[in-house]
Amino acid sequence: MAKSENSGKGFSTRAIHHAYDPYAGHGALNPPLYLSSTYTFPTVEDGAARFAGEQAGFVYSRVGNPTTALLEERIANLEGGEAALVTASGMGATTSLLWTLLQPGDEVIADKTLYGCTFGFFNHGLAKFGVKITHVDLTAPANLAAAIGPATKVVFFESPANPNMRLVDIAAIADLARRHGAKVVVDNTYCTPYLQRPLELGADYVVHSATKYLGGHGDLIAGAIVGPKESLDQVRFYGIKDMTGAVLSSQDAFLVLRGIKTLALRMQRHSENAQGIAERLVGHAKVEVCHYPGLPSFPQHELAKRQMKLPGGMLAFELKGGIEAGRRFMNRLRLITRAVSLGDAESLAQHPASMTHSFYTPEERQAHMISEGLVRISAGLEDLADLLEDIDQALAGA
Ligand code: 3LM
Repeated sequence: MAKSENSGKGFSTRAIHHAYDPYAGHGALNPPLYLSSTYTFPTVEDGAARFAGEQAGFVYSRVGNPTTALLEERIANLEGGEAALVTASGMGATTSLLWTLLQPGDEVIADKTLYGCTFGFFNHGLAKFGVKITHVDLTAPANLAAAIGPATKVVFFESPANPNMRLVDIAAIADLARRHGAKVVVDNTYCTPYLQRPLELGADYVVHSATKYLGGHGDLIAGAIVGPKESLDQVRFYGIKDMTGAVLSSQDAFLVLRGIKTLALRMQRHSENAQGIAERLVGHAKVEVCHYPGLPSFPQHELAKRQMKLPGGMLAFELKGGIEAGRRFMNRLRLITRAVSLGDAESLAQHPASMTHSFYTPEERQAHMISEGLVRISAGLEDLADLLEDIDQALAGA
């Protein structure tokens, strides 16, 4: 479907067709996978013109490849952004963007709760090079108003946050940050553009671990950045080309393109299954607390309804017996698989304090609201009845 024919089409139609016209080439239903590190120049002058940016065309796959370029067009379209840039991992997306945006002396205000390696990058990577990192509880916009200053160049958060599911009011934070000249970066991995589009709510950039729901099948590592074209050109030509080199392979781009075709269907099923699991957990005698935006007892349930199309596939909970009961529960699971990562067809369970968030010290976890007994579940695409049976038998022995 030609790009011009897209406007007004629904999410899934664009996820399947945007920017690829099978009739323009050999008629192949699927877009070609270009396996080429380099590109030929008809003449030396053409090569020089491409390097100078005076002639359109590919040069070298660290800065662009036709398969990754199609994925970039599709992700930008689904997020409602001007442009996108795909990267070798979710961490490649965040690091390439922030190395490009920041200078020594700048400040980043980040939410209290972040994915463990993002927390590590901020506090051990950026901080080492003279960027100040301030963690603020962004669930209350007033906290940002109190903390933001002239050195604040970036405000960064996840919503829902990994792993404790705290939500951030994207529109309120974006409005405040804009008035202070700071750019807002939202990690939209948990939601995907099907559930939440931060750019439409005023954010400047979205980053993704495309390893998760966008890929959707647990068979690749990938990332994406969405934002203004001019700025993403800087990220491409400095952040990725010269600094991180975190370029996505075209084979993995092909697989993400395939995954995205079923994104809407999968997100609906992930949400249904997570809702069913959360409802089973929330009233259970052995469960202390269950964090899921689709539960009326979730403190930010109203914000979730306003900001997210569906409550999503992720949940976290704590058993009354704390971490020991949590370990017994996880070790008894038979169908739900013990593994980190999320967004796969298989339901996954993990223990954030000893796995995804082990980068935080115990004191940091306490200060950042990541409790030691928390168990995280990524609801997969299996039949809900089978998942509930597994949850029931694991709880019985916990
Ligand atoms: C995880 N998360 O199990 P990659 N942003 C968010 C994420 O959840 C992640 C990234 C970025 C997990 C991975 S932990 C060893 C496994 C919200 C990854 C980073 O670089 O593509 O892994 O994305 O929570």
